[in-house]
Amino acid sequence: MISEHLAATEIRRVANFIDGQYYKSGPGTKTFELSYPATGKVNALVEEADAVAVDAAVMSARKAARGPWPKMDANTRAELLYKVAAGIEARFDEFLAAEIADTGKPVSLASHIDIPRGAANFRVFADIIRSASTEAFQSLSPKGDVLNYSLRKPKGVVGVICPWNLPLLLMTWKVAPALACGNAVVVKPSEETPSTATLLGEVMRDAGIPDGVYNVVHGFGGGSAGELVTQHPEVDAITFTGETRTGEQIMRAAAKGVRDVSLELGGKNPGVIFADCRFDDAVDAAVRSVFVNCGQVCLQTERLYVERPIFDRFVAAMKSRAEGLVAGDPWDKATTMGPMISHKQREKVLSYYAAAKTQGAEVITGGNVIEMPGEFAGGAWIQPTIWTGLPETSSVVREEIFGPCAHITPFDDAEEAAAMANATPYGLASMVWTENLTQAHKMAAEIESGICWVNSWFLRDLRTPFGGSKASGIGREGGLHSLEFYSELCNVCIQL
Ligand code: NAD
Ligand code: 6OD
Repeated sequence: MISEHLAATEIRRVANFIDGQYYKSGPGTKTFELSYPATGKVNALVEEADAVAVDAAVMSARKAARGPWPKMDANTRAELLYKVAAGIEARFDEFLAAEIADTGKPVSLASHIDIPRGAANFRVFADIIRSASTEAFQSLSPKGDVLNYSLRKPKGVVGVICPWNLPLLLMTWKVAPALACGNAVVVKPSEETPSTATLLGEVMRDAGIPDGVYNVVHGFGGGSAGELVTQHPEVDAITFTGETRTGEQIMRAAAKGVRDVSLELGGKNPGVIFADCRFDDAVDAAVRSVFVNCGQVCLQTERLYVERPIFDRFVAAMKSRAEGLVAGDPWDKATTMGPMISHKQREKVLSYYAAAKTQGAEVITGGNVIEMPGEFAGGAWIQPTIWTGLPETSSVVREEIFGPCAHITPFDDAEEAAAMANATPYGLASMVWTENLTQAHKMAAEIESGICWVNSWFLRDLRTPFGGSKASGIGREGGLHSLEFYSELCNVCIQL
């Protein structure tokens, strides 16, 4: 186990994991530094995969994708995935320390969400592959009976390109179904958060997953490991989570060879709060949906639309709750607000904080950095922020910020709320709060988003379709939808 203190201060070396082992670095191996977001101090040195290393990872995956992994009985593969889940749990403290060292997220969050979901993803998709079926049709041709049935085959080698905000959770959300279907993967974690993906390599090996089924290469996007993976001709499909602009580049890369792509992209998610809602529950959900993980969640609500009779009360409640968040040592259980992932990301968010002021927002709370004392003075801390008063055309209301902030706009009727909710190029998630069931159903049908939470937020059943509409993505994953992406159906037609 890595001690809490060490997790934040020791300089770890993070290597590529290829063909069941750590890839040997040579004198020419380039490395890059990582800083602990809570202090700004360097805490890791990461080995960047060059073209040779990426090729080694892809070719190792290619070999593994020929067998025995894809030929195993689904029950056997499922048993191994259960062992992976148990392996994550057995090394829970190491995963927790690695995730916190990379992200600075509060222990209360990482220990309840990130690491448990990392394990849960493997169990869920092990269960799903065990019970997966395909369709069969019997018919009569002039020559007699005909039977059609489908075989589900793996795609082969899947490139998995990941973001930094929920590193283990989002990576395993892709890797678990990919492996369940019998594929081999080459994972490229975000350059900001390489550690838990790497540690998972050891868990895979110890669980008995064949060498080459799970590979991890480190580096950046364009001109580095990310691009090398997506452009490699032996990668059969690419699953990507990240920014919409990057998604466009990935799609272009996937066009070469007509390879399948699954894109989970950005959002500018609306929350619509009707006056008849359960007020305290709605505020609770709104606070979580705006500020959790320092606002760095793709499903985060950055636009709140509140029915006019409760507007002032709602804004006041949000202000009070935002000001009650506790920024502090990520390892302190009382901390509810961690730093942003990096100073670069904080600069981006601060540029929106400045734009809001220039564009005439009323700053209800926040709007600045947090000056932290002592060892945390160099961290990427930022104030939770609420604005009102901006027009819907403002860049602050239209563009994804990906920080702990939201703009609140009043509305007078459902039609107006839906129109404002839909006035965005994005369509990932939405949240509706009302006690009127008819109203809730109508809004869910009206709002253009891949996911609509009614009287809840981020309540997940992993069997349900997950993904974005419009510029928020292509395709759905989750449950059987993941199987659709990570496998190919081959129809077999037999004249009996
Ligand atoms: P990003 O797009 O900058 O990077 C994501 C990954 O893509 C990283 O590993 C990066 O190295 C890699 N990459 C960048 N350029 C590449 C290229 N040309 N070729 C190949 N790989 C490349 O995103 P981020 O900043 O890490 O994450 C934040 C964004 O992700 C936000 O927009 C957020 O909304 C989105 N996100 C969406 C979901 C979802 O489920 N829809 C989930 C999490 C995050
Ligand atoms: O819960 C999930 O499965 C999921 N993909 C969450 C995405 C969160 C975005 O930051």
